[in-house]
Amino acid sequence: MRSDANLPGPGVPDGSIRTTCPYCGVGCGVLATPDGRGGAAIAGDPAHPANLGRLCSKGSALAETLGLGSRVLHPLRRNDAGGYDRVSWDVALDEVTDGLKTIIERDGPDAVAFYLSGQLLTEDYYVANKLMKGFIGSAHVDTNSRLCMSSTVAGHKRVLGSDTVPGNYEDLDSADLIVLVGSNTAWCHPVLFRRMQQNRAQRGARIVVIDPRVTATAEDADMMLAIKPGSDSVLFAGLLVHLDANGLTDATYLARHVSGYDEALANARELAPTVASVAERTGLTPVAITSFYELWGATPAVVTAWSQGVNQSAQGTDKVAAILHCHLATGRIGRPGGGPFSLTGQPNAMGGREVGGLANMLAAHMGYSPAEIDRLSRFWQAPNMARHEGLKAVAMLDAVAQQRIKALWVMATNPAVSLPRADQVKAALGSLDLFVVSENVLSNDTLSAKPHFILPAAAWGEKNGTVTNSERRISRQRAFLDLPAEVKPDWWIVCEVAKRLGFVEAFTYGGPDEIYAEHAALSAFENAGTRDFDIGAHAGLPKRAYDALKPVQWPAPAGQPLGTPRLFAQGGFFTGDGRARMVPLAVPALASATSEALPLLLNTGRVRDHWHTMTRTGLSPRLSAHASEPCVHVHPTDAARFGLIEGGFARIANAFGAVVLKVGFDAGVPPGSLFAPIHWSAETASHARIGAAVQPACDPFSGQPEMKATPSSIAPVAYASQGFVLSRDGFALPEGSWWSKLAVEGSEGRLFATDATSAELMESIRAAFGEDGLTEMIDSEGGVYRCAVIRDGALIAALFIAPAGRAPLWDTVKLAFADAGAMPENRLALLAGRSLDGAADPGPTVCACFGVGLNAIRAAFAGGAATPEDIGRQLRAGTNCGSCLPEIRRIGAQSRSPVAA
Ligand SMILES: Nc1nc2c(c(=O)[nH]1)N[C@H]1C(S)=C(S)[C@@H](COP(=O)(O)OP(=O)(O)OC[C@H]3O[C@@H](n4cnc5c(=O)[nH]c(N)nc54)[C@H](O)[C@@H]3O)O[C@H]1N2
Ligand SMILES: Nc1nc2c(c(=O)[nH]1)N[C@H]1C(S)=C(S)[C@@H](COP(=O)(O)OP(=O)(O)OC[C@H]3O[C@@H](n4cnc5c(=O)[nH]c(N)nc54)[C@H](O)[C@@H]3O)O[C@H]1N2
Ligand code: SF4
Ligand SMILES: [Mo]
Repeated sequence: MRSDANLPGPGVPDGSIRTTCPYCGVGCGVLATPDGRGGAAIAGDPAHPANLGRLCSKGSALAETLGLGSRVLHPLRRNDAGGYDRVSWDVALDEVTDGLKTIIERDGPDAVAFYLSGQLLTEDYYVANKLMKGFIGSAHVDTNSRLCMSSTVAGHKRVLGSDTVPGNYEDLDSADLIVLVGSNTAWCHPVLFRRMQQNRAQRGARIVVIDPRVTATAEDADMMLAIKPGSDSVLFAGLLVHLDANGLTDATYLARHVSGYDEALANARELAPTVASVAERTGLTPVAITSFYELWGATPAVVTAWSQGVNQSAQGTDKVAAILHCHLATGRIGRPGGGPFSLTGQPNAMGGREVGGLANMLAAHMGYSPAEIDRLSRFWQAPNMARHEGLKAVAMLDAVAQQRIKALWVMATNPAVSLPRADQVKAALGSLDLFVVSENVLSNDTLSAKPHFILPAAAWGEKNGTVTNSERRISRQRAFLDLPAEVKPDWWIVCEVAKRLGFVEAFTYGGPDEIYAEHAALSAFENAGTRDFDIGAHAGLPKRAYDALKPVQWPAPAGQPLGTPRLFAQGGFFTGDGRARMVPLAVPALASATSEALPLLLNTGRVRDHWHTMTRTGLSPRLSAHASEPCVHVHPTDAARFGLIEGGFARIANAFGAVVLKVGFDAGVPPGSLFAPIHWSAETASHARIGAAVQPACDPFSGQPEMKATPSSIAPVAYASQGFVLSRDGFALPEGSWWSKLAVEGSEGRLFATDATSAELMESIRAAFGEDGLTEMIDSEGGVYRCAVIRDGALIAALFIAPAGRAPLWDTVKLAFADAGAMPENRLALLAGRSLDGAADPGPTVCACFGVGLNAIRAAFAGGAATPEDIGRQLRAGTNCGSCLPEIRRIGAQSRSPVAA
């Protein structure tokens, strides 16, 4: 099955395959060396321009996610009892096709929809979009990129005329100033953050972070602007006013390449007439604002990069426009070291945009003008072109709930977790006449809405195709493992249904190479420089060349196979007249305001070592050790105000739903707001699916929901006791308990809190494991119960419980599971929570790569280490991917402060 030629080169181990990391939009090159047993050794590809050999903690742990234990391996059909039967591919494909046909004939093409993902490969995405928009004739194709990049797409198109990222990663190496707006780069684009930090260390570049909350990124920055949520467009409108007032604009660039400047400036003067007014709107001090403006104004080589703090806003498109305006006004665009830079989230968010995966786009960056529809229909020979924009994600799910959409096919996304108002979404999915999911895993929250068909799709390592990263660089993802069992690539599944719908000729491809060659030909079709996305150099690319394709930045028109590093320094916008268009911005406002009943703004985002809904990173003990529980971060003054205890629990609620999370105090979270992670689902925790409590209000241009500011309430939740359970075979806690699950070496772990008594827990332990090999330690008066089940010298299960507020630590017990050889002669030592070989308790993991815990790092600082470099030399912590360096620096600072000493 493995069809790709390996590409030997410097630093490439024998037998290794060059591929690309399946996580974030940095798009790091990976060298995978299969071990012949279904696994592989993973290393960074030194020849890939995105990472030059580096990987972050998530990339480095990819080998831990390759197992087949959680995978769906056969087509499954729901039966009348609500269970699933294995069926052949022929049966599954025939019945999916018949279901679609019946609904299309009865209710018309607009009753069917696809919901896709930036984690599909370009080739998968291309055929799905072609089938729906060209052959079925519905425009209802949308993607999780709606929740991710759509405000940037809309902002780019409004102002630049096309969805083009002008610069590239080298600019991050050569910029003198890097402004990160709404981006926790240190955790979410770690390899780029390392490049920025290297620039800072070697060239003295300065880094400014604009984020309401003090993130790991902010801790390593030169300036932190803790902006009021939602007010970024005012800050940048004020910058435009400052640039103009101080003669810092580039009059020549404006005159030649930009229209609308006067109107945009007048509008900026209304929104942000004075620094004082900006201060009032943004909550920043006039001094901080002025020094930021002066720094930006005085530094020609400035990159302003942004991510979800900008995109996921009710005025995300305006925020993007406000940033673009400042770069256009100074001509700082497409120049080495300078430009506006959208950091894309998913590995192929860009590829999805290229093929028209968004409901308001057609393929190859075309829109729905009659000429474009006509062009596409001629190129595809498409019988049923969609003629108007389709429904965007949130509206699409509304239409499902209202049964206007009756058939939905979800591929490579987990909407029952990640869409706002997730409870309603899950209920809506359950009401479909035909619900199909193409998945890698056998179980997730979307699958628990019971699709009629679950189609087993190829996963990373098995998939073959291309992805495009944040800097427009197209890279190959290459398979290095055989397809297991009956698993098939997503493109194949779509094409088989398309053929059964009668579109045999248009969907017969020999492989992803032929799809890519067609996609490239389309990008060049009647283009002649009118559309940004042109990879005509790859039109009709033969398979050998496709397999050998080196990373290249589009546009790469015919005759220019080396691609284009930057655009727009000399204008040349794709607007017809070649000019960018500045636009007036609306007065910023959050989608909803707080109130007495909902006094706090719920902000949501990512942790360092998990990816989205954890279907992959959740399998890795290393990655699960860093943020091991779903916590709500709350400022200590709000904690006092609402009676919350650190390490206790809190219920966060609003009209949409509620969650219960562990409470963590965090002085970096501004008073009046909460921060909660997006990663936990009903699979991994009892009450922590945060999407349930996220509002569905959207930006008017992009349709992207405001996922970072939902008015909410918080109240303490008390449980009688807290504990953990580790067991090789899983263990169900009594009904009503709070729990969160995580991968632990050699076991599955659950941290829990419960009102069940220790006697009840003892009962369940006995029921689950029997009394054979059970050792117990009971202090009924103190409410403490600890037990371990040891059989044939192996630890099978351990459960520790103590009264609330005295949660037992589990690090040493985890070690006992990890080391199957070192078995517990000393059961009492284990039950006492003492480590078996006398080594110190490592504490929570800080460095995931080398498994170095907090206690070891503290001890090293106490023992004389002064810098993160010293820690690296002594403990290796921080010397591989560097994702933990901000944390190590903070631990060092704490251990030096007199309070900690
Ligand atoms: N570790 C990890 N990395 C990832 C991912 C992952 O799941 N885990 N996912 C990938 C994906 S798909 C994406 S989209 C990216 C997301 O990458 P980021 O956007 O960097 O991550 P988030 O944590 O979602 O949000 C970024 C920040 O926006 C801030 N913010 C909230 N409201 C505002 C506001 O009004 N203004 C400003 N200026 N800031 C605000 C939040 O406080 C938060 O710190 O990460 C990618 N990388
Ligand atoms: N509250 C809140 N919600 C958010 C966000 C936020 O910041 N706050 N961020 C939003 C953003 S930016 C994003 S990108 C989304 C992400 O949200 P989702 O896309 O829902 O999250 P994932 O866990 O990545 O889901 C991917 C699913 O596809 C499967 N899968 C992976 N690869 C493949 C493949 O090749 N083929 C197939 N068929 N299946 C595959 C995985 O097993 C998994 O179940 O969440 C959004 N939701
Ligand atoms: S930064 Fe990390 S997650 Fe992102 S592509 Fe690189 S290795 Fe993968
Ligand atoms: Mo994303």
